[in-house]
Amino acid sequence: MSAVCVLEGKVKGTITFTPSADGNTSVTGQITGLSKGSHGFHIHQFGDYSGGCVSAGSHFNPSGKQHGGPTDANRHAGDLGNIEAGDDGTATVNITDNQIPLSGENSIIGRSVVVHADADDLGKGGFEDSLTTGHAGGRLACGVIGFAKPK
Ligand SMILES: [Cu+2]
Ligand SMILES: [Zn+2]
Repeated sequence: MSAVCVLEGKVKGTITFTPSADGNTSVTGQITGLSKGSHGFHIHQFGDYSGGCVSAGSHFNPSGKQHGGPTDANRHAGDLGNIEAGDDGTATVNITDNQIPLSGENSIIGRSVVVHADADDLGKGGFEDSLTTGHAGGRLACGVIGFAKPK
């Protein structure tokens, strides 16, 4: 079963999560309305934007680790790094990751995707919040991850 997350607003797009037999999940889609450059892209803990994207809480972190980049051993499960927007403000998302399953105790179903205003420094920027949020700035868009209607 695949999952989907729809982001709405100035920054918008549809992200699809597709599991594979080896335990990886592929994350694909397009997001428009961004400023050119890198934008932090994470799975956050709660599928809640009742109070805006801040209600999504912190990065999904079932293993109690520090913030990092997607290839780091010490990372939050939700740390998917950055997406890159071109001159037209569009970012193509094409990520494969093994810490974001769609089933089991660490499932990301019911959690959220957050796209940030700034680049994620992957924990290496030396800022006060580098090891918690990657110093990625404000939350431009968020959406809940749910099961996709079968095609
Ligand atoms: Cu985030
Ligand atoms: Zn993180």
